[in-house]
Amino acid sequence: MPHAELLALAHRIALEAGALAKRRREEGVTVAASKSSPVDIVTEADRETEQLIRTALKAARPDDGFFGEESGAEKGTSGLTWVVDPIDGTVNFLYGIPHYAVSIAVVEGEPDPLTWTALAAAVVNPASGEFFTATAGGGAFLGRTQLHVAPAVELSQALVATGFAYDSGERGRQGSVISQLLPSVRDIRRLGTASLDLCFVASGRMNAYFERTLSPWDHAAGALIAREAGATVKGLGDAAPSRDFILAAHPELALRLERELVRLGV
Ligand code: LIP
Repeated sequence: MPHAELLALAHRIALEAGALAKRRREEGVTVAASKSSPVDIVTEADRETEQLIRTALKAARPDDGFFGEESGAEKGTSGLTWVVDPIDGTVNFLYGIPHYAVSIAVVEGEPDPLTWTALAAAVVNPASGEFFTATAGGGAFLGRTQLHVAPAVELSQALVATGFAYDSGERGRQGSVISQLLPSVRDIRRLGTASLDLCFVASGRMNAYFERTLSPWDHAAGALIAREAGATVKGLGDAAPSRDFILAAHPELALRLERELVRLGV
């Protein structure tokens, strides 16, 4: 398997970080601070989990860069950067909803989702124990089971996941698009964790996922897992996925869904 050593490191550290996050959840979770808005929160467990990941990566690969949600970025000299969301689905984690994930990806090139090449990815849901992985060219897996996206369906048969911004104005605009899309698809799901939404597309549990205003660490790992399972993972038009827009689906459905979303003014 290509990049096997990078994946093994991501796998080991994600398991350790997931075990810590699960322990902290069982002990009780409180808000440590808010960030971009009063509902964009961080917990001490987010910070502690990222510190565990950052320390373990530094010990194993001291020349690599780091780009994490809670502790920021540090350039490396190896050409590789680890892109980390220590607890993706923070609000689910805060409320005790068992649908959150440790998301770790390693990318080549600048830590910019518009230009990087993801090499290996690990997404673990500590509450369920489900562990999604992928390497570039090596396929995507849930445990040892290889993943494949669901076959193409018409838009009207598509189960579509999405998410909403922490900014109330943006949420209003996103709600307007969703209310217009809803009659055209099978149904909508808003599960609250982008990395797992992308893994659900990879495993055929969702037909499609799209969202605006994601941070790089939200989708770095899940995007590789979905792509390696046969999904198209893209931005608008010819763009790569980014804060502006991300969509993941079977290639034929991706075209249909993007065309409809653009028509609705996504
Ligand atoms: C979350 C994403 C989710 C999005 C939320 C939030 P966080 O990331 O996973 O898809 O809808 O607004 O951005 O903040 O829990 O790391």
